[in-house]
Amino acid sequence: MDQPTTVSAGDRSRIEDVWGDRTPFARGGRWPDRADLMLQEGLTEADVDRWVRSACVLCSNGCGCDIAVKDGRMVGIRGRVDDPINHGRLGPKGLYASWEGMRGRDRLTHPLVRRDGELVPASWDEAMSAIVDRSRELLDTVGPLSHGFYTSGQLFLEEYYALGVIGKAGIGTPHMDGNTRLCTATAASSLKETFGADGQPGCYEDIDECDAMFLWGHNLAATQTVTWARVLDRLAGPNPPRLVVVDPRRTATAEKAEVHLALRPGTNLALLLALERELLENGWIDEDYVAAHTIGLDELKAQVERWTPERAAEVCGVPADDIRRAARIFAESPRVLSTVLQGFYQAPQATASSCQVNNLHLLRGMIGRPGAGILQMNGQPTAQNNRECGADGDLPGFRNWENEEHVKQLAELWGVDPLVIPHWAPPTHAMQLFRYVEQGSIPFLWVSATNPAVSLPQLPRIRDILSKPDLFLVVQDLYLTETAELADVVLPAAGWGEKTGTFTNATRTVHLSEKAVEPPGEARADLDIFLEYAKRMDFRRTDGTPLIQWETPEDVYRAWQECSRGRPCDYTGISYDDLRRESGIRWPRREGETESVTRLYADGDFPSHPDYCESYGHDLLTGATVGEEAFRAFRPDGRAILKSAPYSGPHEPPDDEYPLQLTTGRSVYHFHTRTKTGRSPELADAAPHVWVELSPADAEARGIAEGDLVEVVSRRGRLVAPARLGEPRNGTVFAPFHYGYWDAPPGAPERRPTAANELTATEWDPVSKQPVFKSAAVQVRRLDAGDTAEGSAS
Ligand SMILES: Nc1nc2c(c(=O)[nH]1)N[C@H]1C(S)=C(S)[C@@H](COP(=O)(O)OP(=O)(O)OC[C@H]3O[C@@H](n4cnc5c(=O)[nH]c(N)nc54)[C@H](O)[C@@H]3O)O[C@H]1N2
Ligand SMILES: Nc1nc2c(c(=O)[nH]1)N[C@H]1C(S)=C(S)[C@@H](COP(=O)(O)OP(=O)(O)OC[C@H]3O[C@@H](n4cnc5c(=O)[nH]c(N)nc54)[C@H](O)[C@@H]3O)O[C@H]1N2
Ligand code: SF4
Ligand SMILES: [Mo]
Repeated sequence: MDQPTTVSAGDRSRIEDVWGDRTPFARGGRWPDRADLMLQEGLTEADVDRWVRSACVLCSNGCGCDIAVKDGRMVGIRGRVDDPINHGRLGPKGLYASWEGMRGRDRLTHPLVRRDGELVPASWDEAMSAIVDRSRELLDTVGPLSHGFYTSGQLFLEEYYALGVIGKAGIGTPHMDGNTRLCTATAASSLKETFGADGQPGCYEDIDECDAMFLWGHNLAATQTVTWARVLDRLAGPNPPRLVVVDPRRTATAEKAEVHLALRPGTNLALLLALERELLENGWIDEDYVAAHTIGLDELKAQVERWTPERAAEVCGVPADDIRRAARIFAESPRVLSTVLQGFYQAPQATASSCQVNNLHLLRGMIGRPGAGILQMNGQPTAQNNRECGADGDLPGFRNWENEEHVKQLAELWGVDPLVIPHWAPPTHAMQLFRYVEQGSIPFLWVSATNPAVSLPQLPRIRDILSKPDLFLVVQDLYLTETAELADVVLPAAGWGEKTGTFTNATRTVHLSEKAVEPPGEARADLDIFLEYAKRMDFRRTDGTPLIQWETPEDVYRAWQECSRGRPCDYTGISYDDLRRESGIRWPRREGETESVTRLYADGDFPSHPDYCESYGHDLLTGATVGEEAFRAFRPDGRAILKSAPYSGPHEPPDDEYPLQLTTGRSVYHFHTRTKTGRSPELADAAPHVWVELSPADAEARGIAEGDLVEVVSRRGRLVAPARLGEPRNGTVFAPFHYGYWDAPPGAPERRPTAANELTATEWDPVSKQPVFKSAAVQVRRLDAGDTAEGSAS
């Protein structure tokens, strides 16, 4: 192993060199270790009192790490070299923001309640009484449907499971979802539609083994920097993988590609249909595999028939020959790894497009083998757990809400009547939940660990909804966010390093994160807050005993293990003690087993058996449910389903008035609404203000030079920001969505909206219900000196 790559806070080296030193390796080799370490300025390793086991919660990679503690404070972090995910590495967010982001001087330290229009400090008893009184009153007078819960992809497994049980068996409301709806709903949907259940087929070891990588709308270099370092190390070694990147911008990821398909935003499906057609037309398919393990080939053939490379080239705005080249790379490479993320999930026809990636792999029999795999990626660190535990719209354990037997299993586990558990209709998705609040039918909304006043689409509307006088809004966070400012009750939460729990990364790898320090002031672990609510509400089982009898995270974890038994995400063989011994354990691992399943579906048996599957599926164009009868009639019975849909294009195509397409996304230096990265001085300095990226040609046509203040206007709102010239294809504009009210760009007045979501639309995918953040029609103009930002930011 190499010497530790130490950086101390204040040192900007890992801001400038995001991916760190290269450690090249050859195909089939082991990714070398590199021990990254970061300590508070002036400290050395000898000063550290204790190292506490954890994993990073600043993206879905979930890098194994230890937290440095000195005098009861977090003072740094080091990567764990024995961890299968990162082999010791950490990226800039992990190094700088993980612990610095928790130490903001403005952490919430006591509850706040609204009195005479102002948020004022209150005791926990006052705050919880206010919540419980309102909750009880509404349950008595209106019923369970008055309650909505909007949670996160950043809490711990135990917290989601507890919240899921409270919502489903205690209150009985279907109105519970996570911001995972904005994040990985399409990952889950595409896996359910193709294979019958959620569950990541591939793993990161596939990077070590593959001959080609296809990145579908995934800016890996910026958004999972440690895993990009793994790719860079393969690219720097002998026999590097061939790389194809599909992204309308020339990102750092795209820079490395052999073929970069810089398609028009919102046209993914057209491209994929053409690629599938190429495989079929040229006979580049594994016929035996397709015959034995899939259904739907004839329907797929009919769907792709008209999608010649030329036709797709015209729709997507890329050369037809590049489409052919990409198809050939897919066909010629013995082992292809695909990763799919927001450029697909947040774009029009998200589930349909993502399912076509699954289809490409199935057509070539490229799944479940070393190097041949699919990563329908996650974004947030614990999004996977929300999907597993059912604090989003799903039932825990990847159970099927349309399957009475599955509902019965949960009812027995929880000791309640099956009728209490909402399953009479599809669960309420986040966009619908906010609509119900808007209409007034949900007067009680509890938001935990998410900042919708910045991250939801069409913010002018969202602010109105969250500010409704008849809404009782509870917000549980580390900081007084833009959302918390609108709350009736604000609950101060303990965060990473201040509480114990588990979480699962994008490749089914579970880590235990142990409490390292006490939370500030009176802040409490989210789990303790949910358990306290349940206790005060006195939810009961049918036999009269309390519904929830857990005290500690491990109690909840054990209950979850039982709930997962026999399901695809079986945790019964992964205990807290196992997680203390091994750094990162993949599910499924069943009771008594000591090895985990590395890759799902190696045997070609998929979870599509009607009695076992998580979903009977949807029509990918309209979102209509297939239903049990029709699903059984297809006889999937363990085979994967080659699903498709006709291309329909973006909801809001550019026109004369709004001639450009806005796409939004991330910068390497910030995480979401910056509550943590914005409080790391190094990261905050690296990207202090919002900006807008234009192609040089589009900028020139509007007389815009680098750094000019520009105004971007959509049908819903406006944003003022300095221009950057470069990465997007012509006709496309990009804005990061990290900025809320806090940091107005230079020249703009303080606390004026600077969020990309001022511009985005209330639109979603018909199957996954994931909002479309990545294509809105906009116009852009330069603001002149006399033309103040204030004047145009009405
Ligand atoms: N630094 C950093 N890392 C993060 C996060 C963060 O906030 N900051 N967040 C984490 C989370 S929660 C998530 S979900 C992930 C997201 O990770 P990514 O999905 O990699 O990030 P995005 O920037 O949202 O979008 C990826 C790319 O999609 C492209 N794109 C836009 N429109 C289209 C289109 O129509 N088609 C195609 N093919 N591509 C398109 C954009 O140009 C962008 O480069 O990142 C995780 N990691
Ligand atoms: N335009 C546009 N909009 C987007 C996206 C996009 O690409 N473009 N991406 C979408 C995606 S993929 C995502 S994931 C969302 C993210 O959107 P949000 O979830 O709104 O973003 P965060 O800033 O991560 O908010 C998490 C909040 O939880 C708090 N927090 C952190 N840890 C804890 C904890 O342990 N307990 C509690 N109670 N609170 C905690 C943080 O302080 C923060 O306020 O944004 C979505 N919005
Ligand atoms: S890659 Fe993700 S999990 Fe790993 S250190 Fe960076 S932000 Fe943390
Ligand atoms: Mo996300």
